[in-house]
Amino acid sequence: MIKGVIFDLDGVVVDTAKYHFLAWKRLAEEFNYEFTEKNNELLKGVSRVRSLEIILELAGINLTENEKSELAEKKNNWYVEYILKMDESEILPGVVDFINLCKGENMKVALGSASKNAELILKNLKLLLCFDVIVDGNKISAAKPDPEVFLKAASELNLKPENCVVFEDAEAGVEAARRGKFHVIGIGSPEILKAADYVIPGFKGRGIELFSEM
Ligand code: B16
Ligand code: MG
Repeated sequence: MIKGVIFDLDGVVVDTAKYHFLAWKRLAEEFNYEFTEKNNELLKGVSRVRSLEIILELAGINLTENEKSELAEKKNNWYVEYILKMDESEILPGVVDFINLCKGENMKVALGSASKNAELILKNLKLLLCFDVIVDGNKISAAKPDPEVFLKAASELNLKPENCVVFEDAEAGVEAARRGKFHVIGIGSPEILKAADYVIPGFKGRGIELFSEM
């Protein structure tokens, strides 16, 4: 029986991937690497440091840990400039109605995101109070596909993984949910999110019938 619902942030509640892309592209230009939207797909759900390492690998560049942290900070400063301009109009269609339907059925609601900027984003979207529990990149030490973020969210909700559904748009996030023994519904493409129980394109028009076979 489903008693709790855990939402990833980027790609599930809001599309911040486009801002990550702009900031990483700007950074890559500094070392003359052309970062494409296809490359950006590799970074979805992946931590900031790992994202930088993937770009450096693609560009064939080796840097020290200090140099990497400077670049990650520079990218984050640009990214924060974009997200500070976000507002409620950028919330993905149907997700708030869906959260309210879950709450109406006495389910608990958590956020489980790799982002260290999650609270700032939720504040700008006026969604901070929507979640019973928020677990983000500041509260975990192992990035997805490690299940830590979702296990911590379930534990803060006082629920077992088998009584929770995770909503995820990234392959690494679906794998994290699977490893943690959660039910998982993918948001996006069934070809990419093969390991999910089901995949839906988005929340518009969806209700808790999604959980009927769980
Ligand atoms: P930050 P999610 C993830 O968010 C993004 O999908 C990923 O592209 C990003 O690198 C990661 O957060 C870290 O974000 O730089 O803000 O700490 O999908 O787990 O909500
Ligand atoms: Mg995501």
